[in-house]
Amino acid sequence: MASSLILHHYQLSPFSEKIRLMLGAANLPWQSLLVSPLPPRPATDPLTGGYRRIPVAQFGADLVCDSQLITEEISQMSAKEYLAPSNASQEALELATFAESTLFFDAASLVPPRQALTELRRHLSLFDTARFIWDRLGIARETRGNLSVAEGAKRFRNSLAKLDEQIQGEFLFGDQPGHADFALYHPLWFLSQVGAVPLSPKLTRLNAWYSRMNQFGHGPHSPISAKDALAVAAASQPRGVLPEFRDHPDVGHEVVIAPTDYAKVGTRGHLAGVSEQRWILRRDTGRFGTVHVHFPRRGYRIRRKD
Ligand SMILES: N[C@@H](CCC(=O)N[C@@H](CS)C(=O)NCC(=O)O)C(=O)O
Repeated sequence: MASSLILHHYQLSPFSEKIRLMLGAANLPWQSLLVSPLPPRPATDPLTGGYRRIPVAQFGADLVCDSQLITEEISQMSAKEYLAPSNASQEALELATFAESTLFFDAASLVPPRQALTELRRHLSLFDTARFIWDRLGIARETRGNLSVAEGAKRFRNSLAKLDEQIQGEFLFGDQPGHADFALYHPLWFLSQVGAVPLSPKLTRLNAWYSRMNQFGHGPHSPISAKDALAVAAASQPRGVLPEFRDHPDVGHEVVIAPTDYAKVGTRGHLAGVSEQRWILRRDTGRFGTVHVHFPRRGYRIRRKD
């Protein structure tokens, strides 16, 4: 029987909200493992072995990193192929990339500092709030360059005005929600829900689209503890790797895989398989047995270590 999905996530995480909402749209049951907004994450780190971003989806002893690959899994599990990035048009992919980079960082910079602090203090101790701010300042320097908040705000307003004109139907590219809809939703969710900055009422189509998306909710889910999630990994074997995925010169070799954009911490292991979309890394964790960690190829680099 296929292992059910355990989502390693935290409440304030926009990329996790993208996945939670997609699980709602797909109506798939899932288990919720709430983790810290910043490392160390005792139930995630031993399994992923370095990768430090959230969300991560766990299926037994398989860890799927990055929301773009998690959406592929959700699409397959729910047989709703229109949710997957691999089925999106070039135009939809470009919009999703824009929404999750430029628009996302502009939206994050518009959250009023006082509000950000209040939200953080609701979830974290004073010490961890300070650690979080210090940690994310480092990531902000990696991603934003020298753009001022005012310039970012102007660019954000212009982007939303353009998007408002673009929406003609129920969803961005037709009558069904796709990858781009979820990619656009989460920066706007972050600014309105976490930042308490509502969308301008003048953006009538965008507001209607946002409410439509919001209605998907998070689907049926129940909590799972860190101890139980680790026990699930320890009691499971990684999924088999298709023979055609093993037909790559680096398979069997020791490699490090890391994101190319930010939070570029690498994960070391032996390459177990390669498909058009993903790398599969085998890691022997000791306590929790062998796991496979899956990374998308887009936005990640791989280096041989032997
Ligand atoms: N491309 C990744 C981005 C994930 C991401 O940036 N997650 C945030 C939290 S919403 C994060 O982990 N930030 C930096 C960090 O903790 O290292 C994805 O789609 O999953």
